Amino acid sequence: MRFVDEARILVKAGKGGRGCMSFRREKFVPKGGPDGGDGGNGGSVYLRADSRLLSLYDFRLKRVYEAQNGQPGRGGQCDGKKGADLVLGLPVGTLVFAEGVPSGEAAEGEDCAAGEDAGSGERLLADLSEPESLVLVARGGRGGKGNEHFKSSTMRAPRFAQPGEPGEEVTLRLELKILADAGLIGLPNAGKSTFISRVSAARPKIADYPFTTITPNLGVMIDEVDPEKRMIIADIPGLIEGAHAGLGLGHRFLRHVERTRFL
Ligand SMILES: Nc1nc2c(ncn2[C@@H]2O[C@H](COP(=O)(O)OP(=O)(O)OP(=O)(O)O)[C@@H](O)[C@H]2O)c(=O)[nH]1
Ligand SMILES: [Mg+2]
Repeated sequence: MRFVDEARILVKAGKGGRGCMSFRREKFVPKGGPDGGDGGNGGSVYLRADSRLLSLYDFRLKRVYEAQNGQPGRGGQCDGKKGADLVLGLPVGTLVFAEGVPSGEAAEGEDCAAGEDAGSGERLLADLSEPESLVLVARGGRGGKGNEHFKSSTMRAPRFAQPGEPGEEVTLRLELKILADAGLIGLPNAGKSTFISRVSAARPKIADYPFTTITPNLGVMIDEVDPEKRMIIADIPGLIEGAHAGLGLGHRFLRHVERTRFL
């Protein structure tokens, strides 16, 4: 059994800027013609696998992520600025599911492994198993064309411009599976949680009564010299004699440390 870290976020790509409706107005230039610029495209949202990140914790604090909108076009043939893309870093090993049907075809980027989960209406958008892999999850809306774009021999003064298109929005469910390297087992109150709190940044509840810990805790020990080197330690609830028969909290938590290299 692996530990699962999970979060649900909403990502919104930027709206395209609206195209401009404008005419050249200058002394001695009668009927100067249309000169409205195009709106800029909205920014897109990308996910990037970052090997320095270890948990999805931050995504529980902030849930909505938006890329910038494109700027509207202006007169004098000025096109609007493109909205900045948003790149979200996720821990390597994160599975990304899209909930519901994503608007448009955002899901068809190169790194996307298409998968179907008929039961829940979820779709696997990406498996960020390779460090630095980049996946497009919400495409920015196209900017609208300015009226200059619509001039022709038969329509010399187009009095309209296109609005910008909305950006794609998609709800993502992020799932990270962590396999601990070492497991801590011992009697209640033996100091297991105290140990993990000293060697890692984990801050489990510690108290001088048995069964303080009621769900497993994970701590990550990081090598100060080489942060890429790390060890994940699992702290599980204490075991007492007869746990196999249901005494104390039972022994079902042992499955969390079943596949660790050390106990
Ligand atoms: N004297 C002494 N006390 C310790 C030591 N380590 C932990 N304690 C104390 O022992 C008590 C229990 O510590 P925990 O870390 O909560 O023990 P635990 O094994 O996680 O306990 P459960 O979660 O209930 O199974 C706390 O009051 C700690 O302050 C130690 O090395 N020496
Ligand atoms: Mg404990």
